[in-house]
Amino acid sequence: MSLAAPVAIIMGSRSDWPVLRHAAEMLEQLGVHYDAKVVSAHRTPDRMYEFAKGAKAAGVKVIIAGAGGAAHLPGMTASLTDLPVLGVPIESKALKGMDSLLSIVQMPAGIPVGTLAIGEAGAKNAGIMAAKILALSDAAVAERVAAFTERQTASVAETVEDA
Ligand code: RP5
Repeated sequence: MSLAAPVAIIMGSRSDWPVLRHAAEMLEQLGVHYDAKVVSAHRTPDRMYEFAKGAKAAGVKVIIAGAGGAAHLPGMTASLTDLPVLGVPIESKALKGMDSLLSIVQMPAGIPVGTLAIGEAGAKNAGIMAAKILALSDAAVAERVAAFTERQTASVAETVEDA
C-alpha cells in the first residue's frame, strides 16, 4: 500500500528550498504528487538513514535530492535505497556550485545518482525527469509530460522581431 507521494524532494537545508521549489512547481504542473522535507546528511544523519531506508516501503518511487557544498545527501541516500535518486547541485556562495556538482556527480561505480545541472535548471529538469520515470508505468503522467513538451515547443518563436 502506498502511504507517501510518489516523489520525495529532500534537501540538505531549508536554504536550498528556493532552488528545489522549482522541482516542486514542475511536478505540480505535471500533476505529480510530492512530499518535500529537509534531510541533512551531516546535521541529521539519523533522519537521512530513516528516510532512505523507509522510502520504498512508504510508496516513494523517485527521490530528488538537492544539496550544496560538500553535497553528500544524494549519494548517501542512493547508497541506502533501491529507488532512483536524482541529484540537484545547489549553487554555493564560495564555489558557485562546482563543489556541489562534483560532490554529487563523482559517484563510485555501483551507486548511481542521476545528476542534473547546478541550480534552477537542474531542479526543473529533476522534476521533469522524475515525472518521466513515473510515466513509464503511468499513462496519465505520460500524457501530461507529452503535452508539456508540446506546449514548450509551440512557445518557441522562430523570429526575433519582437525579442
Ligand atoms: C548543505 O549546506 C545544504 O544542502 C546547503 O546547500 C548548504 C548550506 O546550508 P546552510 O548553512 O544554509 O543551512 O548541507
